[in-house]
Amino acid sequence: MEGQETKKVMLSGIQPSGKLHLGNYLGPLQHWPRMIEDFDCYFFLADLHTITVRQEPADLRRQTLELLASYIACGLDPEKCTLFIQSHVHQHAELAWVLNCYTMFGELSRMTQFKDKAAKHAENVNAGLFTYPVLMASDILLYQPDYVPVGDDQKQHVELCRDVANRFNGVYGDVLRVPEPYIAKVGARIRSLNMPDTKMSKSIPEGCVYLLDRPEDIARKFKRAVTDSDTERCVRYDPERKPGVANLIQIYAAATGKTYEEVEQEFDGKGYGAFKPAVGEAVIETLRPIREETERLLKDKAYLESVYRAGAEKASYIAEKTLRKVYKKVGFVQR
Ligand code: ATP
Ligand code: LTN
Repeated sequence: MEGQETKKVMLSGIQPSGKLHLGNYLGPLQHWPRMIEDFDCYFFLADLHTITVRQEPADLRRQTLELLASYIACGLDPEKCTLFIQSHVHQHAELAWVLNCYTMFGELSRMTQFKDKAAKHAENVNAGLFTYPVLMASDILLYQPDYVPVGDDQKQHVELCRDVANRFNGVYGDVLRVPEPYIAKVGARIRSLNMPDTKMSKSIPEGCVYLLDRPEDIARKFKRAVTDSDTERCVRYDPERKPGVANLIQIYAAATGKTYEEVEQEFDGKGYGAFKPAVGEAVIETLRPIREETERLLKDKAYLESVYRAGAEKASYIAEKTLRKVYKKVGFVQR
């Protein structure tokens, strides 16, 4: 128990807004299981965040359980870390209200994800979409983590979270721990197989490889992956001139644990005809055990329920401590 208390704390979450894809896995998710050995980890399903964009209720429920099963299948042992559903811990929404009053309109206007999503969902630019980073800051600050492992695209939100925490601490003293983003180098930004200039994303099905895709579908997607029209047709890491090939090298390296140089050497003189199916094969083998275990867990609803219930209980205990402190500092009468 003593060792437990000195462990650094880590927290992250993914939205259950669609099916998990290779970018989610090779970016943040594949690194998390190693962390549970060394850190006190909280991983949650960010369901509150998903409704900033319209969701089909039945799909959202199914996707949330699917994501929980995939977390466990990827190696997040619920005995060794805290897995929970965001909406089960009411303190997230409560702290978000307080922090809304310590976040500036201008800061939120600068968030690139807001600008992108507002353009993409022009018919529904709701206030939640705008204040989303404040809820994200609350998700983080409630647990006082040292590190927040995320993909490259979330760095700006973690930085905003740090600014808000510093602003709050500046007024009330050392209340909130200011966390560091933790971005793994390999897999930080996986791109669409069809459009290597855009990131692989749940909301863009083209060129997206899902974690639960069948092997034959994965193989087909990689065979059709865009490479380049470069006449030398060699497997060389050059993201500027050969973004499609660089993306495939990144995927192969992340799936096999090899360096970019090792990948280049392995396919030296072999061309894309050999390279693309090999990347597909490596991904199929990486994802196979995860898919099988996710499917098995999804049949055991009672087990999943026991995991998210225990997780919410543990998470609420910590979250409540921080929320009480914040309420007291801002001057709310204690109940
Ligand atoms: P959306 O299409 O709704 O924007 P998404 O596919 O980007 O969703 P998120 O739920 O926003 O997925 O991301 C979950 C986590 O996966 C985040 O930490 C994010 O940084 C990471 N991530 C998402 N896409 C990629 C990618 N292509 N490469 C690496 N990491 C990614
Ligand atoms: N915004 C993130 C998901 C997310 C998150 C968080 C990640 C919500 N709250 C707290 C880390 C910490 C996303 O869209 N990927």
